[in-house]
Amino acid sequence: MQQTYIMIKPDGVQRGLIGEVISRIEKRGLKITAMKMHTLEKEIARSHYAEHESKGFFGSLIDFITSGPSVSMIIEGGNAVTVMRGINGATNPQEAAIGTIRGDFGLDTGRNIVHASDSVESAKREIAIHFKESDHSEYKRIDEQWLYE
Ligand code: IDP
Ligand code: MG
Repeated sequence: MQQTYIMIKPDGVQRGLIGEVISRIEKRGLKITAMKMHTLEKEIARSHYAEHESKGFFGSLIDFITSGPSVSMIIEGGNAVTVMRGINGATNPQEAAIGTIRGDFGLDTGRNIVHASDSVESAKREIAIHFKESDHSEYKRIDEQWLYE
């Protein structure tokens, strides 16, 4: 089983898409093992997006991501990192496939509703930024025996 870090960004919260996003994750069979709503502090946001520090959009990205409440989750399941990137869709919503969150609900790269870690290493790093060990819940979903062979 893999873990990945998901964020419903401030635009997703403001647009009333929290339930829609969580519903897609749950229905796919992935397990939510930690979840919280909070407004990110600038330092946390800069650390989360450190790989983009040199990009022209970094300042506006940090302003946007800290502009209001977002929802952070740890998601667990088979190949969870790749599966969640697929559920979210391409970074630019105009290029994202229909059926993905970004393809169904977004129009602009800077307002693309959701974040998902891009590798197992990134997931470990991002989970450690946003959650404490005591925030994690370990439990079995009752349908796990029907989700996995
Ligand atoms: P990802 O979210 O699909 O992993 P990244 O390339 O890691 O995409 O970019 C991180 C976030 O930075 C994007 O989700 C988007 O919100 C923002 N971003 C990326 N490229 C641009 C851009 O060219 N203009 C504005 N915002 C951007
Ligand atoms: Mg990324």
